[in-house]
Amino acid sequence: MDANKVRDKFVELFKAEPMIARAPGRVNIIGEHTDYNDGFVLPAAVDKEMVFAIAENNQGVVRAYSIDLNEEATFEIGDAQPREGWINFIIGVTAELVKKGVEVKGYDLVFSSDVPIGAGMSSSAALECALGTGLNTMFEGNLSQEEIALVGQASEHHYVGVKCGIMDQFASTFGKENHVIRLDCRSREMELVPLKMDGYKLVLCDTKVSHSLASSEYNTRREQCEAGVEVLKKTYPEITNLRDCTPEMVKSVKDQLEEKVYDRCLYVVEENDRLMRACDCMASGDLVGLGKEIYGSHDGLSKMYEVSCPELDFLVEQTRDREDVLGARMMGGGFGGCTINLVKAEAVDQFIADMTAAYKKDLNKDMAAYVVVTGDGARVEAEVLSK
Ligand code: GAF
Repeated sequence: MDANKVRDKFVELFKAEPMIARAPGRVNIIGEHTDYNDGFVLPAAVDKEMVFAIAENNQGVVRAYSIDLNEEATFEIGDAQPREGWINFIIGVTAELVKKGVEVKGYDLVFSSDVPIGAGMSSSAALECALGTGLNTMFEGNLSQEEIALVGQASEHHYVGVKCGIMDQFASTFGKENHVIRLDCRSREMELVPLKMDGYKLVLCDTKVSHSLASSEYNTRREQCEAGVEVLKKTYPEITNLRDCTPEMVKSVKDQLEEKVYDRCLYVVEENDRLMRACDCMASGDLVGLGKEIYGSHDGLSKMYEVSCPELDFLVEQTRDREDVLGARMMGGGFGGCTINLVKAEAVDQFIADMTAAYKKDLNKDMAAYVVVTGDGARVEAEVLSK
């Protein structure tokens, strides 16, 4: 995203030259709701970003302005109480950085974004990672990029109220153009895998809906997985998380688990297996095989994990008989947002036109579509920070 309009607005409002910090949204090829179960994920940073212009004011206050909403808000550095609206994200990141020992003495900021909001592309992680990276540099916090990503996650937990995993913040921080990140969410080891989609493109179909269930149901899923682990541990004391289980282990304790808890646990362990197979498919260029795993992921998310919604299911069903689509599934936390589709490159325009028309005709709703372009992770202007 062009940072000039953000910089110019900052100069107009605050009469000073700012530092520019930016961080991207993300997509995820496969591995959904596995991160908080210590499993694996396969996200990539995209070219859509959150851009911040920031400068110290040394007055113990934060004066913030959102270009996209044409709204301003302020708070005192010592006042870390959560609030309604976008300023809550800024308060959260600031407070979590202070907890980590970063001496934030007050700053002015202007920001803007081209990451679609509510599309499941992690605009909130983009905000957290851009701001965290900028403030850490400005106030000489010496936090590593990994610590900044964890600051973003902590602010989701404590300020937004979503007990999210680490996928979004790690993708936004460590993404690299033309690569996906194979992230082990237990050890936090990352492997950058070249994204080779020979003759195919990743296309997002945005339902443009965001159901209110998203955060409460997200936290419930996490609790159900944890409840399942407690039961599994009685038979398998060596495990600490679903990451350590096979589908057979989960099936062997079926009669001890509540029905929903069983479905949630089995989905997670199967999704980890699907991700492993998907990585093998990508390594050998087997996009047909990758597509099958992607459809398998959607079926599990919709029927066993129950985080899909009619709009997402509709968009996936529309693709099943198309020869130009190899795989489709809901992406991210669920209850709205986007589907991710593996589409033949030469058919992308037709695909988008058909999907848009079907969504309008059958559901009377407007769909948006984005052809995925990968990008780099969080950085301050002209300087890509490394781990
Ligand atoms: C949301 C969360 F923020 C992630 O941590 C992850 O759990 C994802 O939902 C589901 O895979 O984006």
